[in-house]
Amino acid sequence: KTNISSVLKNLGIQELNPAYSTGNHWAASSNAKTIDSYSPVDGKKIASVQVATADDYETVMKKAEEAFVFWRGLPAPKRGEIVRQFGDALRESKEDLGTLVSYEMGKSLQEGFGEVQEMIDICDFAVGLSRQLYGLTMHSERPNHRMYEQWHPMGIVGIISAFNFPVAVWSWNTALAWVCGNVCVWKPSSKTPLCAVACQHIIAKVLKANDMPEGISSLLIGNAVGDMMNNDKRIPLVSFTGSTRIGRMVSTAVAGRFGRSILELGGNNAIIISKDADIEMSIIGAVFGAVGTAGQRCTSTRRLIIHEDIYEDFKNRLVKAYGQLRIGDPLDQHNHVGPLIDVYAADMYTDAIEKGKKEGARFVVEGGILSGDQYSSGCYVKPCVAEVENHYEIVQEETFAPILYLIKYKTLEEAIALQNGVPQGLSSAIMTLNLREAEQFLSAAGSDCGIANVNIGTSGAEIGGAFGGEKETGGGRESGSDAWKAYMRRQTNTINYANTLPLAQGIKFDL
Ligand code: UN1
Repeated sequence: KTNISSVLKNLGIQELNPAYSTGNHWAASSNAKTIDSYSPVDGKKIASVQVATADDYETVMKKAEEAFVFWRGLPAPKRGEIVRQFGDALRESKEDLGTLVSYEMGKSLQEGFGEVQEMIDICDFAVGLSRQLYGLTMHSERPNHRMYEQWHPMGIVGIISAFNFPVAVWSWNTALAWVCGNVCVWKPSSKTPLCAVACQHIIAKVLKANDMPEGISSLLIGNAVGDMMNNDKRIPLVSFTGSTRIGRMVSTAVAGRFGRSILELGGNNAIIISKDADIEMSIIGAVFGAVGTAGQRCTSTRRLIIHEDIYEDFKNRLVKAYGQLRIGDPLDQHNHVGPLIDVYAADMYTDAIEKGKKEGARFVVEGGILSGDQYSSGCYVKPCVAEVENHYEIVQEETFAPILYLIKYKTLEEAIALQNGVPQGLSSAIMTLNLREAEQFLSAAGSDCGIANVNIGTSGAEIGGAFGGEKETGGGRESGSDAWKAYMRRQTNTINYANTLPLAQGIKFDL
């Protein structure tokens, strides 16, 4: 049985944690309010954190501004060395941090460990990247001229993260932002503040061991912080992960001051199950995609678009597979599905089911909130499955819960149109052994999502690729590939080593 109090102790979490940290310095204004963090696993209070005030915010921003002047002067590979050590520190803390993620957020222990593994992986990626922040060189049209481009750090990067990936999303942003020469200020979800406190302790130790100044990694707790960041000209880049509704506000506020944002918003991800699919694989992919993290990933599978010839058979197998799901304490590795984040999320799940029924959804696996000793937190719900039509309002929305919708199709063109026929554009997949179908799905006339997979479900992307999506998902890309470019400013340089000053475009200007 997991000993939570020793996990908390190992991670430096106290009963009452300060509202902000600039590294090793932790504090709060004297008038600080507090947030209590309750575990959805057993409904118990884990610990509290203070809420940052506007004064706290100013203190953090001053430190961050000072730290940036130092940090941008450190060669990128040296910054990479700090990130390498951070990755090592995460390896040491993997068990504790993964357990806290599972306990505070409610995802299964395996997924908690998986999340910390994503942090370790992005650190490794960022270390390599610290020697590969390449710009291009170009041939000038003028003799004895040289043109090239460089990538410079931007300054303070604001990171606003969601409860569902309470540690990994921060690390994707911060590991890249740091090697790029930026300093980071993090506002975590108020539903999972302790995971953030734990991460900040881990990085603070690494920074201290390297005699780094305060302000390279800062943490600020409380919802008001988000607004302060969005409207603050000192923050050239805000990376926001969360709902489309809030994302729209972030994007408008940041764009209004000509700042940049990286938006990772809602998904409404579908798997097309072709009649040429490997059915066994498809069942596993669909069920994990729909019930993993209790349907609270932005990449969770929300819709299955199934070929009419195999529809009934697939539905029956799915119902059977759902019958085998074990719902309960996510720290118990025998269980497949843990709780939702809180009772409000459980309410939204119930509302979505009701709304769906009114619109005509036929549930083939019934949902419901679970009760009894084991489920006393009130956050455990039954994963459910409904036959629907794609145009139902509820099907067009992202409900952060394990509700899976089934839709029937005849032709691949129709399936692709259904898959694309939602406002969101994050992740998508096709299960098929038919090469023509797979390629058509991946072509310009295929999926309109940022992620399109073949014979893999919609969730569980690797860090090496760029992560993000189109349309109401916000268009941002994080993590692998060249996502680092979003954290830097590009500068084009032209150098003249001639004895004359020829003008571009052949313009003559003699004095
Ligand atoms: C999210 O849900 O915000 O692809 C991120 C996945 C994970 C990340 C999900 N690697 O499912």
